[in-house]
Amino acid sequence: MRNKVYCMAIIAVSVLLAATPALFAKTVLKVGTSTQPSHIYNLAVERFGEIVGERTGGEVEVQLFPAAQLGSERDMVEGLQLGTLEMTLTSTGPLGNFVPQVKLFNLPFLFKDREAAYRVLDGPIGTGIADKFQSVGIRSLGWFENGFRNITNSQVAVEQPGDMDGIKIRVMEDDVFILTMQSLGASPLPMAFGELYTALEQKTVDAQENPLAVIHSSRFFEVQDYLAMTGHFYSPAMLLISEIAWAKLTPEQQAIVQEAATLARDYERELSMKADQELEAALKQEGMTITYPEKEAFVEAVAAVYENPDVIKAIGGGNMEEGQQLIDAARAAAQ
Ligand code: EAX
Repeated sequence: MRNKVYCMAIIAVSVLLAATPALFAKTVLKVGTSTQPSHIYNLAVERFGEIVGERTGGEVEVQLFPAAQLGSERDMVEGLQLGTLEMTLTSTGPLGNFVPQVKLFNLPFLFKDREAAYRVLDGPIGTGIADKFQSVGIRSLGWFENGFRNITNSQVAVEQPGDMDGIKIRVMEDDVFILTMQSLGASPLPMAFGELYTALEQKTVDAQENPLAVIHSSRFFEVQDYLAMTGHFYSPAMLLISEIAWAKLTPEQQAIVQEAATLARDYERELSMKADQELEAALKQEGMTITYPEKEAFVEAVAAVYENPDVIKAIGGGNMEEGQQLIDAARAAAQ
């Protein structure tokens, strides 16, 4: 009798164990970023991971790989298409290669403040562009924030566009950024972010431009003496997931991942705003000389970018008229 009970207990345990892998099979979502661990992207991905872990009861695990460990932003987006990487939080730097309409948000001085940016990004224009990623094997989980970009350099305290004459400046790899810097008189050099610190250190370039949160977390103040608060680009970021990874999630998990992304987005936007409020003082403390150029002269200098037929056409996905409509609609909605 006792033996029989033991026997049954053993069978019951074996059946349970056999079922366990299916029950507790973990789905891992690797998320790659280009920035240093303390940067707001990574704090937001950590928050995203906590929420996903909690709400799926540990079934879905988010793993963060910062500092371009998994490659450049462009490499990571390609990885999403191939299914070799599940997720990335990236600037729009490389995204125009996948969905050309994204270039709209690379235009200089498009948004006067964050509210205008959120209105357009979270509204029909931004959502429409984000949805286009599905046709290239990628799904957007929302517009995050990199922030308003400012120029640092090792040569001169920039007060007006003329001060940029001949300055070699690293830009993200998109024509709109190149044209913008050319119109300011600078000599732009497109380069992946991961190579930037060394390029500044070795003086391959004199200058770069990024939001304060990036300048601080990447310690560019060690190799750049001057910071000009130009705010010339509002740089959005996107949290992207491979359609291959998305399809492996259950509908419940998909809903949780989307909710967590939205919460992490709001958290990250707050961190970004705080960074702008606090980091000027921190960068001054690190020895940077900060200037506050009159924006008008910069806005005028870059106006030609908005008239450039190649830019307009690219924003329209190869269609000039659609590009112009998109630009006009974004500018109207940003008012
Ligand atoms: O996405 O490439 C850049 O300058 C970006 O601002 C940075 O990698 C964060």
